[in-house]
Amino acid sequence: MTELPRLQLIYFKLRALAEAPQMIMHYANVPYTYEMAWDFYGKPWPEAKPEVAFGQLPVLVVDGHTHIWQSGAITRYVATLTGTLPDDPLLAAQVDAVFDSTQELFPPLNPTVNVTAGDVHEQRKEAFLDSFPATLKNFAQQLERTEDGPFFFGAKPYYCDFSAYHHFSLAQMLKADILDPHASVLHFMAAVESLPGVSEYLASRPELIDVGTEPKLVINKGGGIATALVVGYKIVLANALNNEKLAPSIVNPRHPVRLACTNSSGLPG
Ligand SMILES: N[C@@H](CCC(=O)N[C@@H](CS)C(=O)NCC(=O)O)C(=O)O
Repeated sequence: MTELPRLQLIYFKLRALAEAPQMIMHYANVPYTYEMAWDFYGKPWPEAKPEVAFGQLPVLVVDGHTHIWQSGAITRYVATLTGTLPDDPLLAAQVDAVFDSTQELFPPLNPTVNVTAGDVHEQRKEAFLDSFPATLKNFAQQLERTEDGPFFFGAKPYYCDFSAYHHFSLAQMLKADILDPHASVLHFMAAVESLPGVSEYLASRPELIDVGTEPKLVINKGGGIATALVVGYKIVLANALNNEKLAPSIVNPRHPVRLACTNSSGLPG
């Protein structure tokens, strides 16, 4: 077997674009470290940002020297290391199509859940909940095309399945029964949750609580809580993206702490 490269996943305190690669690596038991931006770059995010290709995270650092940005590129690369990218180019293209469809859920959904509060949250939540059922129906129909599920392309999960799980589970945080009209989707969620490695990851990652009021992650189940500071629309970056002192438990890279998501303007994407 080819030796695996050394993998460092650099990101913020968010349950967002690093979820699919992390779930995949846990599923395939591929070692990696999860490093906060300020730890990896050794400076607050606004100072590090100009040095980062395209100025955003996540970035995957491979063997200490090659930096891959864009969550899609990271996920596809990780898929090549984990057996979650099909060998057949036609099947790979179909998997990619489902993956890209899940990525389209990112901009409205991830910041709404991770960052916004109050009226902004309510407006964004309402807009998302209006549009999501039609999109979800498309995903359900795709799942139902596969006779030997429970995953999008049969009994084996590919990288698109992990991204779909992440986005669907965030949608459930906005409305707990949102997936219920589709038995195939519920079956899919349960199947992902019981994958080896994934179930342990999901059980051990920080809990995201108080969505819509004051979103925060419970750093460790024993007590530490990191609170996002949300001022209307704008995140106070000093807390979310900078070198905030964190509870000791997060030195374990498998227990990342993530809170907020912004685009280049500093506003939720
Ligand atoms: N298209 C990019 C989007 C990356 C992105 O929006 N990253 C946000 C966090 S979720 C970020 O780096 N925000 C900080 C900034 O823009 O300064 C991807 O998929 O990786």
